Amino acid sequence: MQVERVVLRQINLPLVSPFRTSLGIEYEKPALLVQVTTSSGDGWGESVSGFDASYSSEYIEGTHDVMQRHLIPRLLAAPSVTASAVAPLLAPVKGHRMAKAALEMAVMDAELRSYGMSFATSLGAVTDRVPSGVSVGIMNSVPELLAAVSGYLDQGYRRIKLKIEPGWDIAPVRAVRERFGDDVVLQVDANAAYTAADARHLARLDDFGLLLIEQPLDEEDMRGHAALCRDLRTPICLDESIVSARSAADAIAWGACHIVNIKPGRVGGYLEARRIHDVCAASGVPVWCGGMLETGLGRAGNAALAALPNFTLTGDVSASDRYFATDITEPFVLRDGHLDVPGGPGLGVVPIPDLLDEVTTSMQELVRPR
Ligand code: NPG
Repeated sequence: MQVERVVLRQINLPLVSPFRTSLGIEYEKPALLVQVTTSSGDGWGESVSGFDASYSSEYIEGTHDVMQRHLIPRLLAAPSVTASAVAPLLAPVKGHRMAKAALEMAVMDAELRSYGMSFATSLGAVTDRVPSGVSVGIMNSVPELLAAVSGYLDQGYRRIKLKIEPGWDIAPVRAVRERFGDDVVLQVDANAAYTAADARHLARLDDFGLLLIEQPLDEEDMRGHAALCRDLRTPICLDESIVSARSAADAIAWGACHIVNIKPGRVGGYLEARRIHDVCAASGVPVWCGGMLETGLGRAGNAALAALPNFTLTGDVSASDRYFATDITEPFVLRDGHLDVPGGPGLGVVPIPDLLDEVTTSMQELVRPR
């Protein structure tokens, strides 16, 4: 398979409500979409980099820049490309995992479509629907939070994740537990907002029967996370710290996590995400699929990944309407607290041209040199 043409398309989707985390507030969701045209057909990918570099060092303009200057020219110059060959081909360019993930995803979509095989089958899915969890942002008040959580539980979400930060942690968690009871599967996500000096404060969360605390400390603070694993009763889950199968293996060996959140975008693509799944499975470490407010394209791939056997915890794979009034693909809907895993060829979904055009802010085409 040869890559003949790559179209980069930046889109901007309004969010149904602002999404606040310890990193900042988002009012809209930007995404850089990749459409590859290959000798075997077309494929779509999506980069999860955001407007700013608050979650990781990657951001959308940087992703666009490294793609057009360094990554796409390598793809276009390669005599033959498959999804498995993309990461080795792009390895001479350091880092930029979100950019690489989007390109690999697009090539994988094109390749699998040409075989008539789904992402789910190709990755090793063992189920055709996955339970759906929801991430609840930081709110202005506890009553506002309780109303939001109540709405999500009524819709059937199977697990609630509360975003926390210093000043918004113990009280909201206690309020949700008191109001909705111990049966609600509840976890929290700090997005690295604490330091090792906060260990005693974080230990107060042990009273609330949380499933896990996600990424309390800086992404590089493995020693701090290992100490929290020893000192807290609540299991520690890593997100930002896990960027590859190697970093997952290291974190597990150092005792720095009990659970891993896998986000394909963060780790360089679905194939590395599967390797992380496998490393964790071999070590008895459960995983779940994170989310980065993906459009229907990324949501389709994430639902497929979440159907692998060691995804034993409910992921942030929410219905499209959690974030968007209108998605760019057929929307993912919640049925009995689950999302269907697409079974069609490739991602099993494609952007709807009119919806895509409405939200496109810029486009660039790169073609294979003759
Ligand atoms: O459901 O897609 C989703 C979002 C889940 O909370 C969520 N994502 O830190 O995990 C995270 C957080 C996030 C989203 C972080 C966007 C950065 C950008």
